[in-house]
Amino acid sequence: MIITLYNGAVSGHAHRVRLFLALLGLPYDRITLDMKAGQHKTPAYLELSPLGQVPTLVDGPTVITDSTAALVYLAIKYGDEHWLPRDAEGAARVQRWLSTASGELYRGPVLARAGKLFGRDIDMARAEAEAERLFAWMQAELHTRTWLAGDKPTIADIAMYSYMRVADEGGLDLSPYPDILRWLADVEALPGFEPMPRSST
Ligand SMILES: N[C@@H](CCC(=O)N[C@@H](CS)C(=O)NCC(=O)O)C(=O)O
Repeated sequence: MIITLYNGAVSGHAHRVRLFLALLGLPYDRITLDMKAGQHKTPAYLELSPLGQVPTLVDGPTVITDSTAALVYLAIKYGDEHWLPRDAEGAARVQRWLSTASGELYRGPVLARAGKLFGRDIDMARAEAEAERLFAWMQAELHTRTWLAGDKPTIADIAMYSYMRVADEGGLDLSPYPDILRWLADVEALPGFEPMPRSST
């Protein structure tokens, strides 16, 4: 069964899923929607994704319309257990970061980038403060261990990577956080790694 991924060219949410598909070595069809032209709001696409968002993952009869949900699905269906531990504490550690990817990461670096790159009406001071709080916490966590949720890479690292890599596109500086920079390089060294596109590429 061939997997299809609907994605957007500079969407970090979509990149998360492409990155994981690449790390798993799974073949798939990639459909890139022209979001500036509103292709994510057409009636046909809204039937797949009621909120009109990317990414959407389609695997046979299964349709998944959220990036972190897609990571969970792919990890359980196709991945080794280290990507999503099944023990209670290990699974909770991963979920902590999936929530962060949809929460603090979104309210900080994602919105700061949307304000700078796409001219969205964002409260930049608030996004910057949220990002700094997140970066300080990540730095402290990554100072004590290699990966976000333990001693092996998990989908927590995949969910957090894409927008952290392009934090500078939101005017945010990661240079005061050496362990975050080390961790970004560790993700990039994983076999099969696929880079997050920059806005100019
Ligand atoms: N919770 C969703 C959020 C996805 C999301 O916000 N995607 C953006 C592109 S980066 C989008 O499609 N925005 C259009 C919209 O919300 O109308 C996920 O994690 O996949």
